Amino acid sequence: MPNGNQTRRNHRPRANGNGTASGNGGETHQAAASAAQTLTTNQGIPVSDNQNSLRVDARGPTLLEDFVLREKITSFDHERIPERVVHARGSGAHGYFQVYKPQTRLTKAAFLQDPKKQTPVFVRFSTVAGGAGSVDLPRDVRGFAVKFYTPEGNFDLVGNNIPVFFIQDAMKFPDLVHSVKMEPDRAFPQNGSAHDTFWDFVSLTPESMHMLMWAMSDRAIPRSLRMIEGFGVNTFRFINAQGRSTFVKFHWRPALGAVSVLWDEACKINGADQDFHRRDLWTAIDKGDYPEWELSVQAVDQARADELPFDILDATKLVPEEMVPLETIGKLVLNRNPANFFAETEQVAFCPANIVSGIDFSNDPLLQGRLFSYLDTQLTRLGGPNFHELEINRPQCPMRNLQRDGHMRTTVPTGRVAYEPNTLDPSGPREDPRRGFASFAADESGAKGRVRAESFADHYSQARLFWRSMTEPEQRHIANAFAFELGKVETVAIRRRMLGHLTIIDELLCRRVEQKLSMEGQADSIEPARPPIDLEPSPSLSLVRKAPKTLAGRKVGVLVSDGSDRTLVDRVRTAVEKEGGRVEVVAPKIGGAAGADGKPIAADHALAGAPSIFFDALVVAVAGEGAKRLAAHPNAVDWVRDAFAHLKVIGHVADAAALLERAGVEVDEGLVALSTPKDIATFIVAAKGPRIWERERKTEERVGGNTARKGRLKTHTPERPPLAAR
Ligand code: HDE
Repeated sequence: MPNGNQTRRNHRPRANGNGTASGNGGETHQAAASAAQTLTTNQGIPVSDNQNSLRVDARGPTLLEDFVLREKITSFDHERIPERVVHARGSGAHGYFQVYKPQTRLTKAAFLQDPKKQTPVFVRFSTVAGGAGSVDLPRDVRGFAVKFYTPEGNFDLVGNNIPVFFIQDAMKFPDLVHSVKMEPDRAFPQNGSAHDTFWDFVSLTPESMHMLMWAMSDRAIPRSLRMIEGFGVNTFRFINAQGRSTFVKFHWRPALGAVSVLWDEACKINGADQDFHRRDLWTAIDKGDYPEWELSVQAVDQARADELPFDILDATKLVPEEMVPLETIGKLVLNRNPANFFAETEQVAFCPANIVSGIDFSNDPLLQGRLFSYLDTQLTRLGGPNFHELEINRPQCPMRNLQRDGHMRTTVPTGRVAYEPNTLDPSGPREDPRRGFASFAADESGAKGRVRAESFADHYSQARLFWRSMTEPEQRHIANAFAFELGKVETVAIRRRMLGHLTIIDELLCRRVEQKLSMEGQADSIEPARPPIDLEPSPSLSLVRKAPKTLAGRKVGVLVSDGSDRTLVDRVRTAVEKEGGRVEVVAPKIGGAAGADGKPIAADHALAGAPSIFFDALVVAVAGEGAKRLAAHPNAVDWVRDAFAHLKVIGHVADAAALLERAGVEVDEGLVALSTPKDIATFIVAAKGPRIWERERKTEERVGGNTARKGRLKTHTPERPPLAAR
């Protein structure tokens, strides 16, 4: 019998001439051009063939001795680490923070003193309820976690885009999260609060009422991660060099303004691009449109805190800006995408307990529980106690101590001394009473007990404050969101209980939701622990009221066909870019369209892959035969119909009339005819403005107060002549 050496055959791939070669079975081989490019195993052994496992014969069994295959598959098998229990879906970016002027009066924190210094940061935005692969636009809170690599250690500001929370005591967090996550028997819904267990729990938890108002508002469906506000939620302390403590609430305000989408838009975006937010953040940074936020604090001393009509330690309450104004202290700029999602965005470990000298905790019972949870969860998620050695978590200042060993320790401490005090290593690390972190010496005393403070008992006044501070469209969306979510709740008793809470918050809100559910008069009667008081409305809580008039960071979609006017497209692009926005051209095919002058118009998207929900404002620039064809094209009709229903500004050329007509578009201030070049300026002014809220109000009226129901939108009012005839 011949031995292996005698029967060895040469399976060298045949060169294809384009840098690749074909193997025996036609598989592609790309060979290293230099020793430096050579693919190796984890042991550094060069790999000769990365396409075929080792087998006895071309069609024979694979050999167990194939250490190249075994190592590759083993590594692959263990690629996933446990996802975060909450906030599993996230997107991150690097950047810097810069203070505007020294904050010496309030805090001795080193990174808040020198306006010339930039502090590196890593930021991770997230949704809360869904898994790591879930969609970007469920109705949900967004996490806004910032790691500051300060010269005196890492400070993590682990906040949300909503300034209050569902619960007052960390004891309730597992219950809250279990209720909102997918139900354990059926494993759905995967990301969303519109189901029985969530509403069952919160309707039995009156302290969640204020947060529910926020969660049902448009804040929970942001247009972009670049356009969300952020809040520290819990109250912290600033400590200055004299040891004086001031309570602070942290606020992030986006330079682009805080903007949201409509619910119908959110649902459709999730279908069309489930990475909508992640893609938007990545692309903006990639193109050099660096998102920015300003950091402000609301600072109150103990005496002022004692005067407030609610407890500063209660995370279900905010401090209205009108009561304690925001002091802007610096800016955050995100200017670098992660080089590797796993290494950075996935492995980053935030912890509210990571604070630096000059910052300290309050007794907020929610915060106190968080101080334990985050480090604890990393032990499982990142596999042991040494995750601080990962590059993304490592402080960017000197770090030395005598902790040792443990899973995956990568630093190699030398010498025989791993204890202190010692005489054997006089240069080893020692405590530093001068620079070392010293906790604020709060005076604490009292009886030990499991008890909720009475000052936490008012669960409705701020919920009412929020509702009464909203504009008409915002109130409409909140009522619709409650109706939508409760409409998905199968257990009628839960709906009734929730309606009972809504009555206490505001009679009108409850009537509107009842009517949308056809449950008039069915609200439970609920006795509040403390009857609500009427607080002065806080206009700054309304997104619509403070929306900036701008196209910065926004996208305008231009729909073209063969025969479109190329100059018009160019003029729109120039005008939009001048305002800091971007234009993307949508054509029936990705190859673009032939302009009226015979020259090609390049497309960024094919119509089928770029519904109008991707854009903030639209131009329908279709022309001639192409326009006629598109008027009969369902994608084109949807494009325009959705844009209209989503209250967007639509610019259009005369040839678009048939398509607009088909889509049920009606004339209003958001419809801008582009007949002459100067009409582009009119379009820009309109596109910079708010959505056309009046359109929504009219629609609501027509469909009997229920915009949540689809398919009842009339195409045009009979009393108006069709567009084409005007
Ligand atoms: Fe968190 N939270 N949380 N949370 N949280 C986590 O930590 C927890 C709370 C927030 O991008 C976990 O590393 C408890 C409020 C953000 O990596 C976990 C309580 C606020 C992120 C945890 C709260 C937040 C988390 C899961 C009630 C707004 C994502 C994985 C006492 C101020 C950070 C992890 C990132 C993540 C616990 C409440 C914000 C389980 C026990 C309030 C932005 O440790």
